[in-house]
Amino acid sequence: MLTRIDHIGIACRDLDKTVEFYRATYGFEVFHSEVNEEQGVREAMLKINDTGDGGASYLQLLEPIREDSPVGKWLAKNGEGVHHIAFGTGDVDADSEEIRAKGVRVLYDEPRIGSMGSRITFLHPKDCGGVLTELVTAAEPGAHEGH
Ligand code: CMX
Ligand code: CO
Repeated sequence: MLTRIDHIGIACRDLDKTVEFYRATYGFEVFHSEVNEEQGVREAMLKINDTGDGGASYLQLLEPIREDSPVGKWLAKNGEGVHHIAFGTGDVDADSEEIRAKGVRVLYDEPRIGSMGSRITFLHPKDCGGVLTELVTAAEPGAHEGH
């Protein structure tokens, strides 16, 4: 079951500059940052609030590390802005299979590794009214502390 907005993914050209905008304008701090080679991004997670399901909601700021990555291609076409939304679930495997059975294209056969050791998959934007939609199951509590 999808129980929270886990994050909103925002594509940017300069991660450090964008982090500074969110810090200076809203006071949001970086909770976690990493490079995800497979996804082709350098990213920062800014925690906004905890959620009633024991998880949290974040902004995910994304800078491409390759022009031919999903975020690199999207930036070249659209410029900076909101790239995707992500719903959180305790069971990404079950929920993605259930959604696939409804005829929505799920991009991965098996969930892959996302921020902070989470398991993620994506739904095709063309089947979701133009919204690239990610499903996330967080790593076990304590497995990946913010840093
Ligand atoms: N939101 C909405 N529509 C999008 C989109 C997005 N983020 N990205 C692509 N599209 C649309 C394009 O506009 C295009 O539409 P038109 O045909 O009408 O022009 C269509 O989808 C195909 O786009 P494309 O540029 O040819 O891109 P690809 O088909 O090669 O890739 C997608 C699209 C969704 C399969 C790819 O972006 C993908 O695999 N995304 C999932 C992985 C990802 O985004 N990783 C980065 C984030 C990592 C994280 O969150 O941790
Ligand atoms: Co994401």
